[in-house]
Amino acid sequence: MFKNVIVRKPSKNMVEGITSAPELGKPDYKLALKQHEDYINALKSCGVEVTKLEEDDRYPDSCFVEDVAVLTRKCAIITNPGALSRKGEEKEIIETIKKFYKEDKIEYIKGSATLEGGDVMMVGDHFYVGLSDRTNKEGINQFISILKKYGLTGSAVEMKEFLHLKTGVAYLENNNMLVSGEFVDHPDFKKYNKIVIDEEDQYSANSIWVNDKVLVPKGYEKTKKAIENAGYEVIVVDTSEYRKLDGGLSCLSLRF
Ligand code: CIR
Repeated sequence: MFKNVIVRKPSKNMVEGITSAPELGKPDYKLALKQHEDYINALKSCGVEVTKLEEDDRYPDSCFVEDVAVLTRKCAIITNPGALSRKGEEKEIIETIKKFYKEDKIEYIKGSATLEGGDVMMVGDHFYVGLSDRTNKEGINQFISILKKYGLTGSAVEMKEFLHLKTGVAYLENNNMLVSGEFVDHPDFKKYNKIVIDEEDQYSANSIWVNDKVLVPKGYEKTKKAIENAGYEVIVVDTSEYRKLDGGLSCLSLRF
């Protein structure tokens, strides 16, 4: 179960955030703020305490806090973003993490190693890490060595299609996993009960489990139904403005 969630208010500069889909247009900042509030309320209804950080105008993508840290039951790992414009964002989360973890339980990805939290999927005490454009081999090696120190395990997942690992796969606990695209038949995820997301609904693979409820992006009725049929209560949240920046429900928070 998660007790806490950290989010960061989007900056007005989010309109300059990184995107692979400029054809969707720039986000509407006002609407993005409203959607962020709705997201926070949805999380609160799952029984978590939400810590909301101030906006940071220096980093257009800083509302996507998931990428700058990985928070486990045993330790916190501050990452090292692979995207140039996001380098430094990780420093701005440290003070907040210190409120939840003792200093000797806070670890760091260092040097030329890169890793973004969107590439890390927690399944109990095991962490799958996508080898993506943002997360390199060295990043994964450092990450797995840190996990080992705490009795946790990790493994690299080969991928080429998605921005981050969790752009295309989500663990819903109880052995249930949402999978799409290259992850549908991925050997690493063979043993899970797979809920397959159709190509056209791919964006909804980025749904999140929070204390036995699942937050699903608005507009994906088929995904919603499939998750309900698996026994979960679904909360629909509109993330249209974040989608324009390749961001979704998981990217917008750290859940621990
Ligand atoms: C980026 O490209 O870094 C942001 N525009 C989107 C980050 C999405 N984060 C995530 O999937 N964890």
